[in-house]
Amino acid sequence: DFKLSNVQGDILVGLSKKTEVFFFFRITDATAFKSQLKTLVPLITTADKATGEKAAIRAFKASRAHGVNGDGTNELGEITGDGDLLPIAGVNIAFSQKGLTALGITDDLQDPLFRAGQRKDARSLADKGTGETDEDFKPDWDEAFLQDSQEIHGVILVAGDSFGSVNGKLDEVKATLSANETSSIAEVATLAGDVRPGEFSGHEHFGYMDGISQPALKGVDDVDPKKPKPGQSLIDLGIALLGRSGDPVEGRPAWAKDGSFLAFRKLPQLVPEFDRFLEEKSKPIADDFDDAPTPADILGARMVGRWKSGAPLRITPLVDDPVLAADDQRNNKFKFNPQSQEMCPFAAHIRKMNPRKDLDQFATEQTPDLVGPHLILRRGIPFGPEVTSEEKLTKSTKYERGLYFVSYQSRLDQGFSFLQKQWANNTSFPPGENKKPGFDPIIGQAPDEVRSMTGANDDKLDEDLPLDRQWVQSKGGEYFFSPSIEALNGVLAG
Ligand code: N7H
Repeated sequence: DFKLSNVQGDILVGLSKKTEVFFFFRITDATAFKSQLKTLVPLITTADKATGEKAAIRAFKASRAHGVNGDGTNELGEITGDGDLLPIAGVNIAFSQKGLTALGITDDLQDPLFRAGQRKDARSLADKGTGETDEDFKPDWDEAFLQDSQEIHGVILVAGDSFGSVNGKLDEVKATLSANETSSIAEVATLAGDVRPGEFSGHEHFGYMDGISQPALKGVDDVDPKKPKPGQSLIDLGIALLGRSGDPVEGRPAWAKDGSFLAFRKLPQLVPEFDRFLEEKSKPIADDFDDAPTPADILGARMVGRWKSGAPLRITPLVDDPVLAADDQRNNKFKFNPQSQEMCPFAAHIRKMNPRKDLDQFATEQTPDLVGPHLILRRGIPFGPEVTSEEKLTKSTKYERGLYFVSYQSRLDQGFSFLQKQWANNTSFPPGENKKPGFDPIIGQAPDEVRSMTGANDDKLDEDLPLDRQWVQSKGGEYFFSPSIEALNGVLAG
């Protein structure tokens, strides 16, 4: 009974995006909202429509004979490469627990973190802030996400090829939600993200290619002859969608089926400070040959687990390999050696987040797969301007930039929240005798900010490298539920 047309497009496919707006709203008139939602639903981009749009972008790019980059989008849904674009704007909608409550829905989705909201999770995520308990903790977040004055009831995602298309579509959405001269919502905050320009398109702000590795889903991606790609994990649909095989949670309402929890995080990145650290802390190298990476490039790659091009250290530990990076048949085809961090540090971001083969030794009959249930669908987008020459010179951030992180999962305590707490922030992960991996140097968080990692120096693998600060910060977020189309038309519009 599974239909792509019943699932919102950003979850399973990724809305095609060169630019994306996150419109956070509060419901001011529940009755009006419900009836207006009925007219909003036809504007929503479903997974089958999103698939069609990707194919259209591919065909359009090919017809223009511009460099075709895979299907013209990466695995985050970002439209990569240059060239004129097909006008496209997609819409998705998701609700917080406060939003469901405002609509009079009393069913329990059986996800404690969703129910409590992200603010209550901030302390255990190790976000900075003050307060001794989850209840009275006040994180150092942007005002809007603290929700002291205005609650966030939901978010509307509008993504597309250009600011013009996206804004036009957002206006259409807003008009629908104020039909018959009754506005049913109020804006809490509007955030806009953009794929980086020119040669950096597809790269996040530290400079690393993003959107390479995503899990493929059984029954969705494995019917596509091009997927799973070599090295890509194939996981149960229920890891992403509620109520599907692989989602063991009982007692969810029937209408929650085919929805997914959306974790949103605003993560500013201190890029000049990060670069400065790489320059200061990297060891000089003797190798001097054409295309030899700089010491800073090597240290950065060991922190991420991939070179800036996206080429994985596990395959090419000593030099970057842009040809390998661009080949989707090879750029994700590797497993780690659980005994060794010579080629890639245990703590490297992509190893912490997907410890391919590192946990196999701990598998049991009851839990044969210790990684699959924690894989998430990432759909984030960078925000903020390019680093200016002034910031480069002074080596300090003046303009806020970073990542609007978005992930989808059927359980927040197994997906985003688990990855942050149990793997990134956990200094003894991945586990093993005589292993002291340390923090994920990219996203690992500690309240006191004293972090370190081993494996950064490939001559002295056990050496502990102090990481002088967190270059990725957290300025807030919320947990949302992205319902199926049937639920939007049914219980939510009810
Ligand atoms: Fe990460 N970065 O630039 O270093 N991430 N990430 N991430 N991330 C990945 O493989 C980055 C964040 C994951 O399957 C790549 O597609 C930055 C959070 C996962 O091999 C790069 C930020 C969480 C993967 C980055 C950030 C994750 C992944 C390689 C914040 C979850 C796939 C590109 C500003 C809690 C791992 C690729 C795999 C890959 C970076 C955040 C998770 C370059 C800068 C918060 C699961």
